[in-house]
Amino acid sequence: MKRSINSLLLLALVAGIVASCNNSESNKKGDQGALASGAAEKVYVAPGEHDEFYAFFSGGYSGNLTVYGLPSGRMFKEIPVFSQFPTNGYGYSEETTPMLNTSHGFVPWDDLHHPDISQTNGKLDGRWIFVNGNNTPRIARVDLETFETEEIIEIPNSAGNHSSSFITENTEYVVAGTRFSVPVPQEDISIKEYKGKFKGALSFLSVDQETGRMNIKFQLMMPGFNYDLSHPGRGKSHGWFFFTTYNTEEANSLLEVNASQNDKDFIAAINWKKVEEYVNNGGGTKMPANYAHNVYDHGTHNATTTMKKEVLTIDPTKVPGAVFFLPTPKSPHGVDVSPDGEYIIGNGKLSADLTIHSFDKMIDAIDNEKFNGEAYGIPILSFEDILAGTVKQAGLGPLHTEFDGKGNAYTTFFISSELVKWNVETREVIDRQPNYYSVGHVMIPGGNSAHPFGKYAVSMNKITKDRYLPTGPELEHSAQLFDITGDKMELLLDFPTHGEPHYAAGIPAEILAPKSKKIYKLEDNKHEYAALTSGDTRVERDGKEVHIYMSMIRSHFTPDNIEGIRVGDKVYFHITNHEQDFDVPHGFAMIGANNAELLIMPGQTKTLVWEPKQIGVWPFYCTDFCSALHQEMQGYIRVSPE
Ligand code: CUK
Ligand code: CUA
Repeated sequence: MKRSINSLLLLALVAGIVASCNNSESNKKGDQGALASGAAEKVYVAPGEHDEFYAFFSGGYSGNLTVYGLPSGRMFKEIPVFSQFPTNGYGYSEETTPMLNTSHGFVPWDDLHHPDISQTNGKLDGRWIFVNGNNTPRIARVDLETFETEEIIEIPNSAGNHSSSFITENTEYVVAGTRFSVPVPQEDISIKEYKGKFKGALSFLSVDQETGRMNIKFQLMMPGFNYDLSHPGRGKSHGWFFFTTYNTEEANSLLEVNASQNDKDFIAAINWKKVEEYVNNGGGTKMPANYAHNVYDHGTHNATTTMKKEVLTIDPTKVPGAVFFLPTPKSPHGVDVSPDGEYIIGNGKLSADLTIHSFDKMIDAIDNEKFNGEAYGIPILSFEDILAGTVKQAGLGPLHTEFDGKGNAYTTFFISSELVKWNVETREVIDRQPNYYSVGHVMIPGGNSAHPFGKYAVSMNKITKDRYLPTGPELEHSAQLFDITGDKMELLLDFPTHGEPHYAAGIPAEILAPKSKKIYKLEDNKHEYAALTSGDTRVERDGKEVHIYMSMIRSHFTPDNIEGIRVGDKVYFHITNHEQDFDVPHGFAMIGANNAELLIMPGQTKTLVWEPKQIGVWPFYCTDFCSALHQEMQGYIRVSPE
């Protein structure tokens, strides 16, 4: 019986039927006449006016992060994180390529799923935003004064870094949970040996409160399940972290028959304070591990890579009272914790119900050692002991939940393609609104912190179909903005997003905007190859390497006529922007350079490498329209035979 519901849902999933196509049929133009007349006014931000919120959308397979304004849905910026970005030379310039180093070599792409903004006492503080690279497991930190990626750390013993990068309520830790279990350490064994042999690493990265620098404090070596998503406890549950699992059957092939047999998988509850204490007292085992730690410095304007050699691993059974399993129905995807820290909501993606566990009941059961067996030495609590309740038949295929801080939760349902508002205490459904189409995450600014700003909710939809003018077979994804201040959610706006936005993080503009940095001071520039005055500009040869110390200011390069270069040389253009006015970048492009251009902000130095292959006299020019004499901003370089 349970099995048949399961199969039905899977069928719906596979066929992609329920919402996507049906709605698409019934929802041709105008069918959203349900829009209240005030909707346009609510999203209208007059020219020159500013939005009320920033929203940072993950770019999914674009590897980057995009910044939007709410309620207007206007896109302000794309922040390159894991992917090369020709627009400003990130991942191409000599200064930034080290950011993309890994133990697998230079990896200029990733799959970015979850941004999370730093917090103090459970409140968004706007210092940094953390994001995960899913494919080649990495966590990145973007600085929110400069909106630049400052740090990327690779996660060893991990694969499919998906239950990441969520943070604790004082940003003590950012976590990185592996979606795929793998042999630890890696070895050449039969895939059939999965069960019992593969491990799931849950990594806790401590965060330096001054600099934001991350350090893998410890890795919990968990049984070989799939660890899907995670969320921190807060308030009374601060000190705990919750991870959903699926495939607790430990099948090595996830055909439904293998991996969805168990009616319930687990939410793993981790008392990280206990583990931290154990580690601080010398617990754990250091094991060899090879991983890259890349840091960008705003003084030298350079990134450096350090290859790390070991990591501290923890056997969870060695830390009593630290790790428990909470049985949760139907392959839970998201796990979300209410702002007060009491309710732990498991979204069983093959279910119609939501499961709500009680933190108090969980502690009670643990204190009284009421366990119902164990898995690999980790106690399993009994479902009935910890259950606070269920939201029954709320929709089909629940994925993620956010909170408005007024006692309501908002859960997305992928299969029935809707956003459902329900009361956290009474667990009654208050409202449901269709989403176009097949919604993944929903985001309320601060909605996964102790202090949500419950004015808007944005759902991020997987399927776009007919929402915008057709653009051929490939469409951008679509977000939908709801006003959630009333009992009923009111749809205000559709806007396209870039890549695949799995999740987003929003923050009031009044917290972030005043901190935004305007300029790099030239006098603070510590770049090794900077030409800080026009007197410093020069050309230096060192064997086959030529270093050009160049400056740029409206509207001239110095030097702009360069001779003495030969085929076979490796030419480094080190270019310093001497402007000290806000928002006056210059660009640099060189004919035949096989990488990108550079966009150089005032006070910055960036370097492009060029290896001339042909003799002749070749031009370079500024790519950013910087003044009335922008077209005059050019130069020549003469290349002689080898
Ligand atoms: S996941 Cu995309 S819809 Cu990567 Cu947060 Cu659930
Ligand atoms: Cu400098 Cu255009």
